[in-house]
This record gives sequence, structure tokens and C-alpha cells, in this order.
Amino acid sequence: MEEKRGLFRKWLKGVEKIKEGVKQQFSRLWVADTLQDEDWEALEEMLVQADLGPNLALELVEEFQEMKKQKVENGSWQDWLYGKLGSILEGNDSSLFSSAQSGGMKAILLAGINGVGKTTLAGKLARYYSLQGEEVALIAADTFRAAAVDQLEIWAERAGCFFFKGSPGADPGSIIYDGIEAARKKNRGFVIIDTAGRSHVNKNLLAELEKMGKIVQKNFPSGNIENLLVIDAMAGQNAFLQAESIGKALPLNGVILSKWDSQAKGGIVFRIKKELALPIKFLGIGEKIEDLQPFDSDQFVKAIVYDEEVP
Ligand SMILES: Nc1nc2c(ncn2[C@@H]2O[C@H](COP(=O)(O)OP(=O)(O)OP(=O)(O)O)[C@@H](O)[C@H]2O)c(=O)[nH]1
Ligand SMILES: [Mg+2]
Repeated sequence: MEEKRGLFRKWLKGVEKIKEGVKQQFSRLWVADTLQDEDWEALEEMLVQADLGPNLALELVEEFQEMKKQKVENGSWQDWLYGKLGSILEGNDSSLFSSAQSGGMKAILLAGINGVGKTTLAGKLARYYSLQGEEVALIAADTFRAAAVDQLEIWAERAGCFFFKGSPGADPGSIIYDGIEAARKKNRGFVIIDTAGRSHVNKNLLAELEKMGKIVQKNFPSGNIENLLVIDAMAGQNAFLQAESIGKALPLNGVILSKWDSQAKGGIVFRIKKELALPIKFLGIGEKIEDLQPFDSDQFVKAIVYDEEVP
């Protein structure tokens, strides 16, 4: 319970900024009798600052203007905004493997640019799914840095799961192939693959990722694979460029936003769902193994719009 409360507080930190802006702007404009262009511009600016992006910001401002014109007695801006933001996130299924074949092995492949938190997430997910009764294997397919393999091994120890590393000099594709075989032999049906950070503009690295994805694809039915893109919650506009080019190399099933605890602005969630049409699966909310939250869209929207209490 204490752990849950602590995690909720960390999670709320990533909501604070957008919540504050929303509360100030919408409540002020809602009650004002006459409004100038500057007032609407300030609202738009706040939404852009909160990382919702220019298109969505404008859409919200225009709809809010319309809504204010037809202001119904006793209506509230909160209920309107809850409905509007909720509709953007509608259908965000944060569960993994919802269409997996029962009894079959499952694989998570983590991809993303350098330093976004992939290895940390591999450890967090290993613990999360081990606690749910899965037999987890962590595969170290980052061959760029020797230290990366050691780093993952430490996470595997913390999570108490099986760890596989390739021989020095092996290519990541063959490590994945051998890792899957080793996991199968050890009856570890839940494989999590950590890959090297790769720039989304480096063609060779993207081709390498494509190859890794194909090896996973050959070894698992499609419903048993989750190719997840890890994005730094503060990446802003750049997140979309990353998703676009990495998504061309690897068919993505969803996004994990990391570093949610460090001044994330929150609005990026709506853009990812709307512009990339990818579900948000988890939030990384700190550097510890337990700092992971499945993304709950209703809880998120409620926390922005209404005054949520720490449970
Ligand atoms: N505050 C915070 N820090 C995080 C989070 N996730 C990871 N970090 C930190 O971010 C840094 C990079 O994390 P890694 O897991 O090594 O990132 P990576 O994507 O594997 O990095 P490369 O393999 O070099 O591409 C480390 O210092 C982590 O402790 C998070 O959710 N919150
Ligand atoms: Mg790493």
C-alpha cells in the first residue's frame, strides 16, 4: 500500500504542470463575461507549452469557444474537458498481449534512441511480469557497449529472472536467436529484449533493428510480440520524428514514456495517441525497479481536470 501511494505521488508529478495550466486558464475563461483575442491566445499558448502540439491546442480552443457560447446553466468546463480529453485517449489499451495465443511464449522488444531508459525499463518490466507469475528471461542484445550487458545483468539479478548474453563480438540478431532458444530450454516463456540506443536518423542502425524485429517475428506468433518504443516524456516534438522513423524499421505495438517523474509536461500523451495512433502502455516514473505504472487513461484525464486526492 505504501509502495502504491509513493508511486502515485511520483506519477502525479508528471501531471502537475498541465493540471495547473488547465485549471488557471479554463476556469478563468469560463467565468469571464468578455474575452479578448489575447485571452484565447493565452489558452492556446498554455496548451502548446503543455506539449499538446499546435493542432490539438487549436482544436481545443475552438471547441471551448463554441462550448462557452452555448454555455448551459450549471454546466462545467471540467465535465466538457474530461469528455474531450477522454475521447482523444479512447481505446488506449495499455495491457500487453491481449491477443496472445494462450500457452505460447511471449516477447517484448524495447527500442528507442540513446539514453531514453530502455535498459532500466527492461529491468522494471522483468520485475513487474515476474510478480504476475510470468517466467521472465532478459536478453542483452545491446552489443555497442560492454557495460550495457553488465547493466542489464544487474537488473536481472534485482528482478530475480533468467539472464542471457551473447559471446563477445556476436551480432544482436544472433544473440536474440540464441537467447530465445536458451529461454525456451529453461522454460522461460516471457522474453524481454533490451536493444542498443540508436539514432532515428542512422540508416544502418535502423536496418539492424529491422533485422532484429524479423528474427523475433519468425519465432513468435504476431499476437505474442510487443515491439515497444521507449520515448523520454520530455522529448516534445522530437518524439514524433523518432516514432516515425523507428516505426518504419519495426512495426510498433505501443509506446512507453520514461522519465515521467522529471518535469514531463503530460500533454505529449494526447499527441502520441492522436497523431501516431499508438497506445501508451506504461510510464517510467523513476530510477528504481518498482518505478513503473501501467498507463490508465481515465485516471490520467481525471487527474488533469479534477482535483484528485492521493489514495
Ligand atoms: N528520473 C528518471 N530517470 C530514469 C528513468 N528511466 C531511466 N532513467 C535514467 O536514465 C538514464 C539512462 O537509462 P538507461 O536505462 O541506461 O537508458 P537506455 O535507453 O538503456 O540507454 P542506452 O542503452 O545508452 O541507449 C539512467 O541514468 C537511468 O537511471 C525514469 O523513469 N525516471
Ligand atoms: Mg541501454
